[in-house]
Amino acid sequence: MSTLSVPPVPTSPRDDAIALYRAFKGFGCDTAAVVNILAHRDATQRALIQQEYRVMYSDDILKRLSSELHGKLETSVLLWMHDPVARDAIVVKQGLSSETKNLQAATEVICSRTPSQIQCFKQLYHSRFGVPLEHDIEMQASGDHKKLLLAYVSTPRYEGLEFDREIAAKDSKALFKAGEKKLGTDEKTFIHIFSERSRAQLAAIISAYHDMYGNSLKKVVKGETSGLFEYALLTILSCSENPARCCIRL
Ligand SMILES: [Ca+2]
Repeated sequence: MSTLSVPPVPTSPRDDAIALYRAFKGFGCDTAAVVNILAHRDATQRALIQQEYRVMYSDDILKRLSSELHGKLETSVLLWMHDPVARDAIVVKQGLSSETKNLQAATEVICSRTPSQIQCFKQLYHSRFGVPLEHDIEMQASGDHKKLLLAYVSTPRYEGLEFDREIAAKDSKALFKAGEKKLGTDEKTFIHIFSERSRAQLAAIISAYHDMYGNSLKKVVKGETSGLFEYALLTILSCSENPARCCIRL
């Protein structure tokens, strides 16, 4: 991106819309011009350009961008143009589509969002792509990873800071029995606790587990599970320990 030049004078959304229209015109597309404009505008400016473009040319600039640009460039430009909720929906949809399948990316978004953020992008997902999120998870994911994602996107969780020490101790005991103490692993217990408990409650479980069994829950998850299921559980754990980091979106 070091080759991008900063525009010498502040521009208006109207000028930008006109410049973009010109870049699209004719055979092919002046990709450098498009990137130069959109990379140097913030979310609000881009939203205004989108609006201006619709008014001036009766056309949706997002549709135009996706027909003019291709591959990774198309994806990045479209991601720039969207608000965080739409970006979540797009990233998850791409991750759960056969052609662009990236279950890790989809898992990362799903498991690092709060229940209300999940509600928002779930609604948008359904209305934009015409299919419920759960359907795509059902089709693309498998095994315990699938069960966890399905539970995680449909279970309401408390978003406040209060937690219950007694329940945390009980859950730690259940996780110990299901993991370290057991030959093999009872994944169901992990799915149940990780999808039902709030972030604050999970943070309390992490500390209760350490106090009771002298081991970190993260190590237990790493030892007992693997693959995408492990990745999902670890993402949920790290967002409970460090919720501020998980609030930051793309
Ligand atoms: Ca075990």
